[in-house]
Amino acid sequence: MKAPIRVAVTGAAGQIGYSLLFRIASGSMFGPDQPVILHLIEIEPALPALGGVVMELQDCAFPLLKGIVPTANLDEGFAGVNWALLVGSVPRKAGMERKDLLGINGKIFIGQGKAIEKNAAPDVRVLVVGNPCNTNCLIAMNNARGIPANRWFAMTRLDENRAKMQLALKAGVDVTRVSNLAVWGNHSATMYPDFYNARIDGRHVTEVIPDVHWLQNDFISTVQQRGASIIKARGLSSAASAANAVVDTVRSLVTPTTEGDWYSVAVHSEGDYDVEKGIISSFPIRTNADGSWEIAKWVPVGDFSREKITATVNELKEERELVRELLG
Ligand code: NAX
Repeated sequence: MKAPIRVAVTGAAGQIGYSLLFRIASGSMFGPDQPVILHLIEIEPALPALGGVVMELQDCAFPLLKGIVPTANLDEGFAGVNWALLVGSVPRKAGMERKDLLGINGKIFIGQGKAIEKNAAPDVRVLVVGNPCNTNCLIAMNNARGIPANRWFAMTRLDENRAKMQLALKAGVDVTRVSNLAVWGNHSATMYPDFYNARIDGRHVTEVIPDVHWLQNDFISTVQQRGASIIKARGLSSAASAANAVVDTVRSLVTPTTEGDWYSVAVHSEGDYDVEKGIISSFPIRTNADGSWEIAKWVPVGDFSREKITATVNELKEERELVRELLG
């Protein structure tokens, strides 16, 4: 039996937590032979609710779940963790400006970044889900400079999955036949799902779906507005699909990517594709056989894509300016 992996999840008593924890404990994230210990981090007022989640986890009698650490203490919560999934954050309330939200959540991610640097395992990797996830990730990373920049990620996989399914529905094919779907930039309504480089059965999407007007307009706006559509329909934001995207992201990061394909996750930009160095931006990413990742380097970017990427990267630069004093 392998040694257990320690996985911290913040906001563990929230909506996404409730869908995510059971997937991790069942083996969906790290595979059927990898035991896990869950570190469940919440704020004090949510600890009673978290106690209920712990009882339910126990009641599943998961063979792979070797321990549960429920806590509001960040030092305890991040002690020895190999993965930190930062889901918890404060939702935007009516009347709140983006700057206010960035400021409130920014402070949370300063504390979590410092606590991860101080307590986590030397191989820790961090995936930020709580919004605004790219900039929260930037803040945590800058407050934990002892951890290499290539271990920090922010989630855009839900956008990728949404985009793939919309293309599959339009083309009338199974979603498994859609590949190479890169989401660029920010996880926000400006993100760009790059249909020009996506493939259906290995063919360019524009060959299979010749309606470029639909691709450039309806497709992009459907994906960009999907989160809002779900809130409108459900009265709550996406949770099960978000949790599923967390599982997909981590699996993709720990599994070598199929030759020629890529997936989407936001990483620290080193200036590739003329994306401003230092921001956390989504790119087409590949995981190598040795477990390292790289930005896929051969992806052509035409005028339409360049304009879209510039817009979403500009938004990330604006967000960075709004939180500059939080970057340590
Ligand atoms: P919930 O409000 O249901 O749960 C959030 C939980 O976080 C609560 O239990 C709260 O007590 C906890 N929390 C707040 N501050 C905390 C702190 N400082 N430390 C630890 N826990 C803390 O939200 P949920 O629906 O689970 O969504 C969580 C986050 O994911 C939100 O920021 C949301 O916007 C974001 N999302 C990100 C997505 C992405 O693709 N990157 C998609 C889904 C989701 O919208």
